[in-house]
Amino acid sequence: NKHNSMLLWFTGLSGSGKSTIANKVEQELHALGIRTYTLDGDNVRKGMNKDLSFSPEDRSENIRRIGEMSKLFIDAGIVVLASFVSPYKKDREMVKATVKDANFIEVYVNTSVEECERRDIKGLYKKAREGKIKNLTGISAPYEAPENPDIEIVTERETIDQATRKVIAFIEPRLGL
Ligand code: GGZ
Repeated sequence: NKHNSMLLWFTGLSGSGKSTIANKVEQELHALGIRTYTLDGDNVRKGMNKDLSFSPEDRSENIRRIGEMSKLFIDAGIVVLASFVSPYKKDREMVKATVKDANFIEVYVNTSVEECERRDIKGLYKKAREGKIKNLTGISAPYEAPENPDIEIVTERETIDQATRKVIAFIEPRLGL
């Protein structure tokens, strides 16, 4: 299956649902015969970027390296699904420029901090409230929401399946399907 490679960039708070949606989109792409690769905290922050913290400088460096990695995958003809908090607008813009604007699709997984804290899947929000984590995005570190995302998903109103279909519908014309 010949298709255009691209970078699907999922941004949002911890616990917003980025990885859940990205994984479902990836399953759909596989069913369509499209080659993909997922980049997320689990395979990047534990490996190539394990030297980086959650300071503003290190978050920027984290995103910069991920942008460069994504570029290599795109060169290899692969659709990249990247799920990172990526709280700074300038860093997301840098990634977009790195991979060339046309290859970059920004997916804003918009879940309120109240909802993320209610879910608190990893217990990070509780730790932040107790002062055990100093710079948790949304609580004690900033999140600069995208102003013009290609796709916005409000997880408090849309199901995972609806969100997945929205992403697939948006990229379908670019996949040559
Ligand atoms: C934000 C943190 C923090 C702090 C640990 N702030 O839900 P998760 O657990 O799996 O996703 C979060 C992940 C964020 O890493 P990123 O590389 O996406 O962040 S950034 O783009 O800002 O560089 C969360 C966990 O790591 N985590 N401490 N202080 N998220």
